[in-house]
Amino acid sequence: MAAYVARAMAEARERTFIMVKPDGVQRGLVGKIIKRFESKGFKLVALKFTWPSEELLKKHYADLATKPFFPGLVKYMSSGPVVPMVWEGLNVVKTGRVMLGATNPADSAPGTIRGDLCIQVGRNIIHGSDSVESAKKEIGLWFTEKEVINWKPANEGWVYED
Ligand code: D4T
Repeated sequence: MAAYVARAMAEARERTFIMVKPDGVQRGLVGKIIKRFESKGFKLVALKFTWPSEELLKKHYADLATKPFFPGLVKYMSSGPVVPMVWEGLNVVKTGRVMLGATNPADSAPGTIRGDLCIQVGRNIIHGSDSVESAKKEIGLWFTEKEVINWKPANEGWVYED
C-alpha cells in the first residue's frame, strides 16, 4: 500500500472515551468489559480507577443539565468508583457505540454489552462517546495529556491490513 494511504488510515484511527460506571464496577464487570474491547482489536491508551466528584460529572453531563433525570444521574454516577478509559482504533467511536448497544438496555440488542449485562437505563453500566468531537472533550476532562499513552502493539499488523 502506498505510504500516503497507510498514513491516512493511521490518522483515521481515532480515540473514544469509554467508562465503566459505578454499577459496572460494583457488579464486577470491569474485566469482562475491557476484554470485549481488547478482543476486538482496539488499543487501550489510557485507564484509571477513580471516584469522581459531582463537579466533574456535572461537566461531563453538561448537555443533559436540563433533563429531569439529571440529578439522579449525577448522584448515581458519583456513588462509587468508575473506570474511565481511552481506546484507539479505526472508527472506534462508532464501533464502540455499537458494542455498547442502545442507551436503554431494554432496546439493546443481545450480544452488545448493555444487551447482555444490564436491564435499566439508570443502571446501564457503561458510557461511550457519541462522536469524535465529544470524545476529544471527554478525554480532556478525565485525563491529562501525559496519561494518554502513544504505543504500538506487537500484533498491530495482524489486526489491520498493511
Ligand atoms: P452515556 O452518555 O451514559 O453513554 O449514555 P448515552 O450517550 O447512550 O445516552 P444519553 O447521553 O442520552 O444519557 C446519558 C446517561 O443518562 C442516563 N439516562 C438517560 C437516564 O438515567 N434516564 C434516561 O431517561 C436517559 C435517556 C443513562 C445514560
